[in-house]
Amino acid sequence: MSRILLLGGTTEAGALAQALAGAGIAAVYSYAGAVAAPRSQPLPVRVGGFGGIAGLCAYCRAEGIGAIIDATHPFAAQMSNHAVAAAAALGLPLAALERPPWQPVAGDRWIGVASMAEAAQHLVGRRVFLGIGRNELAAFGGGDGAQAGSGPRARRFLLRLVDPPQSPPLANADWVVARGPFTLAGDLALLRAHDITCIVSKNAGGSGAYAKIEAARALSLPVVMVARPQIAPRLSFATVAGVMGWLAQGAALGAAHNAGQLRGV
Ligand code: 3Y8
Ligand code: NAP
Repeated sequence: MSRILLLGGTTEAGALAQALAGAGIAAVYSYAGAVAAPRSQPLPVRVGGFGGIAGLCAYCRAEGIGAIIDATHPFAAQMSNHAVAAAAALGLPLAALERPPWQPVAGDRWIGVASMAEAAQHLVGRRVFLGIGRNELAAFGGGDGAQAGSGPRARRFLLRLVDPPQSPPLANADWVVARGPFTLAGDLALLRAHDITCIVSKNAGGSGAYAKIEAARALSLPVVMVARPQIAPRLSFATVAGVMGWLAQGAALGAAHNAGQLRGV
């Protein structure tokens, strides 16, 4: 009996796991192993990388995977691109559960940039909240953009990390250890307590990381918004219902989808 491989790590992946378990569909939920204690799921869970595209193909063959659903974060581009390549190599149906990007609304002061490196060149003021986790801090570690260095004129950063760091992850930085989803009240208090003048955010979409965007709007703070990386073309749905409907049509039809003969919604 074939199983679904659900590439997870997001709020939406958790909702899809609930739907799959509720429908009695055999599936395995996959985490990268990026944090010490990932949230439990109502499906069997595997943790850790596969070992590149070849490792992912070998895993799918060994585990009798009949379809892949990519519900990873929109910035998990390498995993998503590996899933596209493995599905093509194995002729497996693949669909993504992808939340729409956030769009600015009245009162938002967004500065749109294409990368973290570009974000570092558009910081505003001396106290910057980097709401981007710990893995992309290099861009802020030095050079003019970050205005690193010591002294009263040096820019100061506030980080938010899922796990306590082993060593300071960035010069001139304070940090809080917290796991989302976050709240407007909590993020308003955080930004006020640290006299934040500017926020850097990935355009993650979804609800779990949006509180800081709403808080910035309420405080009329600029948000340096980093656009999503490019991902290879694949069938994509914006809702759990869309993915469940695709599965109900059967994996064979899913393969037709992947061949571009049918479009998801
Ligand atoms: C390991 C698994 C759920 C999923 C919850 C969502 C919401 C809360 C908001 C800020 C932004 C950030 C970060 C964030 C959010 C959700 C979601 C989301 C952003 C967990 C989780 C894993 C990760 C990995 C982690 C990254 C980091 C990014 C923190 C679980 C909690 C900044 C993304 O220390 C590390 O190595 C952390 C790495 C990738 C980005 C980075 O580069 O640091 N997420 N986050 C997944 C795995 O092992 O496969 O424990 O639930 C999941 C969630 N984090 O079911 O409730 O759906 O997006 N995660 C960003 O958006 O910029 C925080 O602070 O305002
Ligand atoms: P990434 O850069 O796209 O992937 C790097 C490598 O990590 C992949 O090649 C793969 O290793 C492994 N990997 C990633 N996601 C995996 C998964 N779900 N299951 C098994 N292996 C996985 O990924 P990332 O941006 O570091 O994200 C890691 C995890 O955190 C993902 O589950 C993602 O959904 C979650 N997350 C990321 C962000 C973010 O901001 N990037 C935000 C929230 C949650 P191999 O090559 O060895 O197979």
